[in-house]
Amino acid sequence: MRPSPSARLLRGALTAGAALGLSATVLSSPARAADGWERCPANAVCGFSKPLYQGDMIVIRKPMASLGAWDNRIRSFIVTLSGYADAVCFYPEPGLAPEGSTHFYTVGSFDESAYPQLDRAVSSVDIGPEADDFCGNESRLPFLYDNPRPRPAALPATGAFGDLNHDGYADVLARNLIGQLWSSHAYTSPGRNALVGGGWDGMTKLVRHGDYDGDGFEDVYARDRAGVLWFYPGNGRGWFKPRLKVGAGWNTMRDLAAASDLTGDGKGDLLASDGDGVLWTYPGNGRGWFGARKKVGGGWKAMNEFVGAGDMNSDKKADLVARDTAGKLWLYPGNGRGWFGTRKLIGTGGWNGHAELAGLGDVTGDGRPDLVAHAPGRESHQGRVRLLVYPGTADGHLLAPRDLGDLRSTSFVF
Ligand SMILES: [Ca+2]
Ligand SMILES: [Ca+2]
Ligand SMILES: [Ca+2]
Ligand SMILES: [Ca+2]
Repeated sequence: MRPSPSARLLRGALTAGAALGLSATVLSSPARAADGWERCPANAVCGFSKPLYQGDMIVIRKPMASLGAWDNRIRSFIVTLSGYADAVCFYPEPGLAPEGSTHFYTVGSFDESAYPQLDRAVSSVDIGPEADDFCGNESRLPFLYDNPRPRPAALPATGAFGDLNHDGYADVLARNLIGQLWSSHAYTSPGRNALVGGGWDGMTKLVRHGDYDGDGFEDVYARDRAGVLWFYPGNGRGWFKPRLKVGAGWNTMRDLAAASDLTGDGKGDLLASDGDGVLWTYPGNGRGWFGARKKVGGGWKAMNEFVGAGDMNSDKKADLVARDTAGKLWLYPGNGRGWFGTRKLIGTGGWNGHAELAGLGDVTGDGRPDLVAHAPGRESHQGRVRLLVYPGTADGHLLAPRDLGDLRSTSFVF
């Protein structure tokens, strides 16, 4: 058992008193009424600008990837979180980069602790259950331990997607709990796990499927909480050029799927299902935004996941994979005119066990698009869950999955 917070607090208070006694003659002003650890409110981590809980105070209530004006300023701290969430992990680097991070439960003054290397050297802070479980490892990164296979050269557009850094291998994008977006590439790629940036937790939908503005590089669409849809043009190196506003009002859509060219003009399109279960095709104009939408049909409320998975049945027309609320997986073959032919059952059940499904194109190197699933049902190690790839067959079916990598259960993959 670790010492109770009260025992730790008492020890901290006694040490503080002793230190103040020794240095009383050099204090330039009387101690303020509110100083010491008592200032810290409940259910927080408080950092102080001086040892022994003195000086200015920062109140931290959620993981912070950067500390702003408090960067490299924390000299002591107290934790008033309760229950399982009572841990804090301090990082000497911003972005919760794991190197040198150290784990604490209740209280400490770095200048006199076993961790003087953190004294005025803390640049990001993780709190809560994940800090307890994952402090100091690379747990916030997606990790591909089975390399995607190189794709055949010159795949058609319906197959050549999911490759952000333009190296011929499928890539994974993952957003973690603190809003960081990571890209994960093949072993041979420079910057295998690269931080794209922070602030992506402001987005309520993230979708991608190849190139939408004609420069040959994969792009991303993101919808923010206000319902604005943004276009993030890829730079072909794994991250993005300045974003462009597509339009407002997209909050009426339950789900979005970028799905390549559905209408037959060679330009990538977007599918959107609204709150009434109507599915719409938004024809891409080849510059990143869309022309007048076309109604595909109603009755799509029974579907809780849409994936623009590419041409799954090898007829050179982009298709749609959808999962229904019963956990069945369906292939909707595109007809090249913006809607779909008779659907085919490709997964008989249990697909609701996967938090997310994603189309990254051909992962297995046979030129056929595959399906990637983030699978909380399948624990990996250290509480991480597996990322699986279901290889696609020529006639639109899926083979048994194999492990592609793993990541935190709280991460979103696309
Ligand atoms: Ca790639
Ligand atoms: Ca592009
Ligand atoms: Ca097809
Ligand atoms: Ca494949």
